[in-house]
This record gives sequence, structure tokens and C-alpha cells, in this order.
Amino acid sequence: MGEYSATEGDIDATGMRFAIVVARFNQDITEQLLEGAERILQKQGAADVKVVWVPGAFETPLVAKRFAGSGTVDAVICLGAVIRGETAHFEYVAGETAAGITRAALDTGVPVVFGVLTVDDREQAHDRLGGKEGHKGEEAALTAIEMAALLRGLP
Ligand code: INI
Repeated sequence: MGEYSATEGDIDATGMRFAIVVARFNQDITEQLLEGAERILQKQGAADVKVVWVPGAFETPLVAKRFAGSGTVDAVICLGAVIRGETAHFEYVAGETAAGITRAALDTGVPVVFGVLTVDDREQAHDRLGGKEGHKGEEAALTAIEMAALLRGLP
């Protein structure tokens, strides 16, 4: 083996700029995701956080891509809640949202984080808002910081 180096992003958001794209659909849940994400970004020293509300999770990738391609943010966080029991087209909304978020990141080279809950019911959503499954809004923010830091250090 030749030279070996391992790289990992820090969880330090000092000087970093973020956009959060959050869905209004299931707002009682998504506003808790947003609170968690904002809490972490502020705690870790983010310089700027812009929040944009969109109608549903399906709309998050387009706005995320606009921010990611603008050169004004280090990472974008998409937040939403898609609940299987409440929609016949769960698979379409959840699947296309995930695909769109992936595409926004790969097309722009800027991290776009999937902070969208895809759950069977509201109880599972609440388990992911500071319950037994952690807090997915906080985790999305930590991922955004780590990926932004990691990409800064890559060729
Ligand atoms: N949007 C969500 O964010 N969560 C859902 O659970 C959901 N359901 O149940 O359908 C949902 N639908 C709306 C969708 O995101 C779009 O806003 C709509 O299809 C218009 O494009």
C-alpha cells in the first residue's frame, strides 16, 4: 500500500452557511424537526441559516437544488414527514422526494441532507422527535455540518 490517509468531517459549523427547506405538510411534526435542526446549527456556531417553507416534502428537492447551486450555502437540509397510513401515494411522495434530494446533491456537489421522516404512523414520527429513536432534525443538522466540513477538505 502507498500513502494512506483517513478523512472525517468535524462537527464545527463556525462560519458555515446553511439553508433549511421544510415542508408544511404535517407541520406539527416538521416544525419540531426544524427546531431540532436550528438548535444544533446555532449550538455549533453556524454563521447563517435561511429557512424556506414549501407545501410538501415533494417540493423540497427543487428549492434545495436552487440553494445548493447558488454558491451561497455550505449545505442544505430538507425536512419533511411522509406518513404511510395517511396517503395512498406514500411510495411516490417518499420515493421521489428521496430521489430528488439525491439528485440535487449530486448535480451541484453540495451536501443536501435527507431529513424527511418516512414512517407508518404518527407514533413512529414522535419516536423520532426526541423519543426512543433519537431526534431526526438534530441528526440532519449534524450530518449537514459533517458533510460540509468533509467536502471542504477533499480534492
Ligand atoms: N407531503 C408530505 O410532506 N407528507 C405527506 O405525508 C404527504 N401525503 O400524505 O400525501 C404529502 N403530500 C403532498 C406532496 O408532498 C406534494 O406537496 C403534493 O403532491 C403537490 O406536489
